[in-house]
Amino acid sequence: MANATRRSGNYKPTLWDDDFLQSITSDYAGKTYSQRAEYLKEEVKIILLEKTNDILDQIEIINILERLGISYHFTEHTDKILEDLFNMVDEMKFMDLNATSLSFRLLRQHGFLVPQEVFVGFMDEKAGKFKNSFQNDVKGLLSLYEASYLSMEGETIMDAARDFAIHNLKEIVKKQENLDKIFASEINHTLELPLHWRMLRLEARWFIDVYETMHDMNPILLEFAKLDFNMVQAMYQEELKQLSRWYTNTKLAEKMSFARDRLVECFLWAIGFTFEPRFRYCRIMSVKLAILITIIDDIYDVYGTLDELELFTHAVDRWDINALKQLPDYMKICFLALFNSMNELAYDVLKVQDFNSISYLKTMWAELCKSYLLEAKWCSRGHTPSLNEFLENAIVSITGPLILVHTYLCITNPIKEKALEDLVQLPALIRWTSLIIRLTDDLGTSPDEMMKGDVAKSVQCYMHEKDCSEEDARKYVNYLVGETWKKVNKESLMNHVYTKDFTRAALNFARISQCMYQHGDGHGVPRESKDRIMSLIMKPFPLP
Ligand code: 0FV
Ligand code: MN
Ligand code: MN
Ligand code: MN
Ligand code: MN
Repeated sequence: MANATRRSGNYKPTLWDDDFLQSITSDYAGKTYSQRAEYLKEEVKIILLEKTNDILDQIEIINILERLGISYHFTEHTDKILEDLFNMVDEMKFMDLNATSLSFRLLRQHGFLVPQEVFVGFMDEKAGKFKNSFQNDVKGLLSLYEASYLSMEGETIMDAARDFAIHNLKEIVKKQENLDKIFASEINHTLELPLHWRMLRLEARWFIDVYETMHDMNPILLEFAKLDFNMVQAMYQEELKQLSRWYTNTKLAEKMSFARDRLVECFLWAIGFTFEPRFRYCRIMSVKLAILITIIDDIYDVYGTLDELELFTHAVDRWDINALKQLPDYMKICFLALFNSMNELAYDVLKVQDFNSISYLKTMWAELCKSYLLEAKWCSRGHTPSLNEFLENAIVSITGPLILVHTYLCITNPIKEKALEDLVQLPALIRWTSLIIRLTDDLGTSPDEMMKGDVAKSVQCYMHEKDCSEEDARKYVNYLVGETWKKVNKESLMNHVYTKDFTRAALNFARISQCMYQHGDGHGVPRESKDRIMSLIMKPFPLP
């Protein structure tokens, strides 16, 4: 085996080494600004609850708070307002297009099942289309467009809403002349990816800049948003330093020099799942998990021989430390790192909750390795499965099921045996979010993967099955992403088995994936994510 011909991923080195990460400092760490932040937070509460009497004005403020990334401080109050709004759902048809659309979106985003019929008043009933009198209502169209992404399968009014909004927004941008500059940039931004699909932190970073230029901007909201962003960023930096010490200490990057070395990119994923300060533990553990996944994926896709992969899969399936002796040296360190990390999480859970989670973690890892092995076998035989056959396996190999079970263990107290038993069966919420991650990953990474000789991915399987061009296959995969979001929406609205935190983390997983692969391979190619990492993790907003 020593002279097996091995492929190399030829991955670029990381842009962020330990020396650099340890040298980061922030003025916003510690307690220097906490008094100012507390003061501003109280002021924002007063604006929301005391200075605003009309519920529609309150809804506008909630929208701004969400878009600025600070609504998590006020959920107790905003939940109550949204509940009041839901109680007046019958009046929603009589509001203007912006108010109805905004209410619809916010309510659905928060789990209230508003019917699509609130939009019938804006339509020509006979033609089944939105009335042309709204075609120049830029604000209304933007809101309608964002609302339409909260739809479920079969909601034809919402499909009509989306077509109508997209068509008219494009027309408006084309005409340009007297279009407000802020509207123009908002329209271009959202036509690229709608709000509902965007990674929350990055979107907040973008919107704070936009908000600053708005004529009705409130300086209190703006200052609180910037300060809070900077303070949260300083926490991320501390977490990253801690993780970098751990990572350096494992020597994984050094020993696995054939694999991707992507600590900070993994941290970006972790901020994507759960960005709020209270999820610190989940972020730390998710980064460790993502690093292991990235390396092990490269072992299966690039470096390992089929015989070695069989051994590794078997070792994980046995979850037995004695299996170590049969593994080649490079796999030993990886297996032990995996074994230790999972045991660390299980130990933490056991310590706090007296709950033994090892068997669930083991099952998810064993399933993942089996799905990796199947892909490696397909690849070595040159087999191209049908799209469905590929996807059935690929929603596991994209690691969504493993990561979500892991997330459940990290953020849930008390953990419920029944919920875990359900999660390992891949219920709809997990299947559909994993499918989005798989499809977006394939869109972003398969061009390079094909050059490296990897297994056929969704795009190639569809081309093979339908005998069509790559362009058509990519179009179809993009279409599937949109349809799958409708299924995810339905689960998040109709399925009340999971906690809100968990459902949100699952949706956020799909969002960060859309972001990572928006312009290519943001996980594997360091320059793709550089600007995002700089603006989210490294650079604070300047404050007076
Ligand atoms: C994707 O790589 C990859 F490594 C992922 C998605 C793991 C990173 C971490 C999280 C998802 C948190 P690649 O495109 O090589 O994956 P496939 O499955 O296509 O080989
Ligand atoms: Mn891979
Ligand atoms: Mn793979
Ligand atoms: Mn890929
Ligand atoms: Mn392969």
